[in-house]
Amino acid sequence: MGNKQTIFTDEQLDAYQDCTFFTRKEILRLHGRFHELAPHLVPMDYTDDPDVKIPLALIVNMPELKENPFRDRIVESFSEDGLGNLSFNDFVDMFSVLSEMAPRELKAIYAFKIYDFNVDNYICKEDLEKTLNKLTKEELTPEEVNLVCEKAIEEADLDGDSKLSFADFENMISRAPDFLSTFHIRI
Ligand SMILES: [Ca+2]
Ligand SMILES: [Ca+2]
Repeated sequence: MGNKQTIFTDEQLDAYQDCTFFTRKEILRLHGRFHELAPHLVPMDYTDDPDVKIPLALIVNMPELKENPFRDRIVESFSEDGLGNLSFNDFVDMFSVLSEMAPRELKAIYAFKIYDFNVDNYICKEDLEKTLNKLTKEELTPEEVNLVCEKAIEEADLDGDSKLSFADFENMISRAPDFLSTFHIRI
């Protein structure tokens, strides 16, 4: 009985284990990481579901995220309040989807959200240009970016509306196996 933890109830830990790709032990470790980001905000007792959120600026500074060109979009996509603040639930969901255990289809859903910069449920040419510029660290000329994006849309656009729905997007990434590698993060 010596190391019985009191951060979460058994029911809470079971729920996290059921809804994520993490073990109870990993959930406790994630709580430690969350706490360490903002010790003055995050309590050590979560048994009464405290309404605590950590701002985006602190999250994107984590070593796991700070080199990722999509860090802001990743955090925004998991922020339930839409402002980039993450509750512990959001935080766990984010690293669960980013974990290597998460299936490709689940990562694809979030990758689509992350690349959909203007949040209209399509990836249009402008979204793709922003994505490519981030992936290539702006090493391509605007003409090259334009050309690559035009070609990518042309090849993946199954219904011919010149923008990518989720189905089109899946079609595109099925032909580019490395495409989702920015979305594997081990914490
Ligand atoms: Ca869009
Ligand atoms: Ca389309």
